[in-house]
Amino acid sequence: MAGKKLKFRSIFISDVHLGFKGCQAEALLHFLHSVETEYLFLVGDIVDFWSLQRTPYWPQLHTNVIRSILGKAKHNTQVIYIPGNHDDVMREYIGYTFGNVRICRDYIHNTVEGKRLLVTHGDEFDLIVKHSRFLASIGSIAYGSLLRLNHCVNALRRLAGLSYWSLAAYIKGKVKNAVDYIGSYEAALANLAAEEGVDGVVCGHIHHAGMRQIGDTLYCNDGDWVESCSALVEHKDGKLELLHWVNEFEHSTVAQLEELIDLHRAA
Ligand SMILES: [Mn+2]
Repeated sequence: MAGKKLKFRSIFISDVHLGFKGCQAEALLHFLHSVETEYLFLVGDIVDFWSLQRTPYWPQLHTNVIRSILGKAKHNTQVIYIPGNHDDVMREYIGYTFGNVRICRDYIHNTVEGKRLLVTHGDEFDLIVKHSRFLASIGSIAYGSLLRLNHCVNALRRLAGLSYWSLAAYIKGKVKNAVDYIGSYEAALANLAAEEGVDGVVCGHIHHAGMRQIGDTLYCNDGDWVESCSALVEHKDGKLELLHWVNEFEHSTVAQLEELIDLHRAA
């Protein structure tokens, strides 16, 4: 997108899962082309090496996402890459900088308002992943089937003129265990931030975007680009906001987007 762009101080995205069929690379590219930012945080699971090991899959759009990120890194964006569990091979390179992309275990970001935010993927707090990689990979195969079903449901919804709807997100919201799980994950991350003496935490991993105060800690989860197409942004004045790119944003012009963001901020 040439010309006018949405300008932010920081953007946090995670759980992109490049190399996995469920990755919504087109929406992400549209987002990346629509924004300018001083800091871009890649908060883990950017490339899905687990899925690539099972099924080689790499369309051109996935290369384009990487090109777009490297293009920003080459110009005026500081790109910080915090590997997650699906791209844990990149954890071997913590401390290195490749093509202006810094690889860090985690990171403390200071917002313009002076808030200190701990940025981390968050998989250490997922007990299933921590204790059994085997169980977790069975889980991700089942998750793959659910996402394929989700694509069929949404193809039908498009034919019927309905907007995008996430089946996986719906099921997660309905299943009590999942709700309990999300709640305890959020509490664990907020606890970590409190222990570290920072004001908040930014994480991903559970594919469930959210921003809320837990005790004295601000919990932010930037969501994912498999189901919800969401990003956490820090505006130039330091205000934090969760953006959901699918539905209202995807096919809008930048002027319309600015209006929508103003509306969100007013609400
Ligand atoms: Mn993860």
